[in-house]
Amino acid sequence: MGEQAAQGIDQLAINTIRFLSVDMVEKAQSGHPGAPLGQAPLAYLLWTRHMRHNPDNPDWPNRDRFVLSAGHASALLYSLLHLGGYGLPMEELQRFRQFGSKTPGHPEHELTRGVETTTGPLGQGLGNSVGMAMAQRMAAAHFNRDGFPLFDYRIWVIASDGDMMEGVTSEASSLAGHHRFGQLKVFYDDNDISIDGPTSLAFSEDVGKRYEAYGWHVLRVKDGNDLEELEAAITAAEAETERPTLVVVKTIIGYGSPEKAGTAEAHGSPLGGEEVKATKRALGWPEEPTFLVPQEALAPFEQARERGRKLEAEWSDLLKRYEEAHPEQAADLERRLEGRLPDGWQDALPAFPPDEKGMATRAASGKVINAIASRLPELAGGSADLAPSNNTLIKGSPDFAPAHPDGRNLRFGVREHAMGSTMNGISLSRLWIPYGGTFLIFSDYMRPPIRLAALMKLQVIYIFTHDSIFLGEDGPTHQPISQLASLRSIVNLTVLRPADANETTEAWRVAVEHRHGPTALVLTRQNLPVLEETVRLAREGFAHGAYVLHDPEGGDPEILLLATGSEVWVTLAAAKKVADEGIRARVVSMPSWELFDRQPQAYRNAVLPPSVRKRLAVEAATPFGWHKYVGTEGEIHGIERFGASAPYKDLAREFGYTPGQVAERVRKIMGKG
Ligand SMILES: Cc1ncc(C[n+]2csc(CCOP(=O)(O)OP(=O)(O)O)c2C)c(N)n1
Repeated sequence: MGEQAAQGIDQLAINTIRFLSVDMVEKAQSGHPGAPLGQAPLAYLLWTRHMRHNPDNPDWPNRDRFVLSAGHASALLYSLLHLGGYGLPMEELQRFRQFGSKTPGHPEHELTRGVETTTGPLGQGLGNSVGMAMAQRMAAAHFNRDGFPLFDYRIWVIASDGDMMEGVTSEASSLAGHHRFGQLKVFYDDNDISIDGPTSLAFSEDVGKRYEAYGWHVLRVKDGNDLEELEAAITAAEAETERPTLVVVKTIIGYGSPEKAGTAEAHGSPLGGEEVKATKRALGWPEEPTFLVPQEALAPFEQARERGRKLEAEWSDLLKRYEEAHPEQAADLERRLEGRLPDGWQDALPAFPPDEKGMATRAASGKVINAIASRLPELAGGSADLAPSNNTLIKGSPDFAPAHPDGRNLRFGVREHAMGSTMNGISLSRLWIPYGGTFLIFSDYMRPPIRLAALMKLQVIYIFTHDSIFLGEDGPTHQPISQLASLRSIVNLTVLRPADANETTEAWRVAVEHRHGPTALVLTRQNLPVLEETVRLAREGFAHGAYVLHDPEGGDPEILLLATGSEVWVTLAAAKKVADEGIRARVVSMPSWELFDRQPQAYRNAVLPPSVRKRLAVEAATPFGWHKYVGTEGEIHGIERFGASAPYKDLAREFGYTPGQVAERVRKIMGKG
């Protein structure tokens, strides 16, 4: 093929991407045409010439990842998936943004083949991509051997102005620069336009310089329609393996639209019938039919697909030879890819004898991590600069660092948001189970990625310590009141608040076994007694989310006391106090609403008999949500104010969480106060 003809095909293919996207938005009368029009040349070159991917198998473990961080440009991605051979049929493009389609408003991982991560909340995709780079390096360190580069995939990202403005991007990019993630290649669609108008309304820094300061390799493309210039930048990005690369690409939003190019009007609404026609005319495209895919435009995609098949076949050969040369590692890899945990990993879970002095559940969690770490090589995690407080360190393992890519201790720095977002990227590899710790109060700082982990059903484990006012002297700025309720309100997130060390062991068992969704462990700073009851009952009871920890003697219970975490021993002591006065109270330890809600009705009724209407829930947090379990006649011993700075034993007294005060409340409910 002559160069001119090839160029002709490139333009044809690029315009095919453009107008499929435009027609999708127009048909749906909803969506974002501007970014696809501007980004199409870049995306085309990446997808057809550079990315090592095989559309026949989007699960190929060493495929290059593509992340459209600017998720609102989803029409672009759907066009690429359609043309690229990912099995996204034309009918789906024509059902863009409709109920039940594979082409929702923003790309959703697992719903649509080839979508690597769910994007749309700006900044998250870029954060995920840093986690993908982290997972790649960890996988390379763990599995690659001389002559066996099993994991050397790259991560290609398109990010927009909005991505660059969001704080999570700064956190994650700073982390990526620090770690020198050379496999990460980000293209910044620098079109100077966002929703409100020109970005200059609110954004004037030199993004390239910012990234240079982060330690990135920064390139600039003056004209995002100039294929040669783009090609040179992509090639240079490919050649750089020591640092992450940012390519600042100047593009024109809504390129080709006579009236709307370069304006915010092109961003998020259909161009309009007449303007679509004018745009097609301007770029030499037929007005009709819509959703036009000229046969010749498919050729570059078909060639890329052929190359991808070959690349994967070569990789499979490599894997076969690896299986012979390194059978143990190969078996470990195969197990992880199949989503299986190591046999017998649970045998390492520790049991704790009853102990009145006890230990903080955060300390118990640290012991569990260290007990299971050697049996569970895929476990890797850290904390947002609170490792000694969150007890997240795996003893004996180095810190993950450029010189120690095998380190399982991840130092996220004081970057909760990026920690959440990168953990999602790590989890997407399916090779690692990431965990990350911070104080429960700062779960607010990472709520967006928690929600996305839940939406994507990713296994991520959060270690939230200092879980109540009983963290003490740090005071109300650090004392969570509403965070438990707010985490419980996130669909698909399993929240576990263990009552003591043995329940903490069980919490970890649940968290590790829960492969399709995130789990939050909510743990204390202060010591809690190790209860004799949990020694006997937690193993069986905990996984049900709620279980009877104590039943009264001398007849059926007349009141149900529901408690979680640090309030369980207090409630138990209160129940024992009032027993002497003839009040028959059942104590239910309720570490997880979500697990309990999944139990059959018969189990739920057995634990919370509907006939017992006198109920009291005891939790040092907002009462919000507890009515579901205590009913309209029940009461909640909660906190409806911010906390206070004081030693925790004083706070227990001031806020009414001593056994005597809880007993008093029980007496009142029973009319014996
Ligand atoms: C966290 C978050 N905040 C707000 C939005 C809504 N939103 C979607 S796109 C966008 C900005 C658009 O500007 P840009 O990123 O430059 O995209 P372009 O206009 O180039 O398509 C905003 C604010 C979002 N998707 N995510």
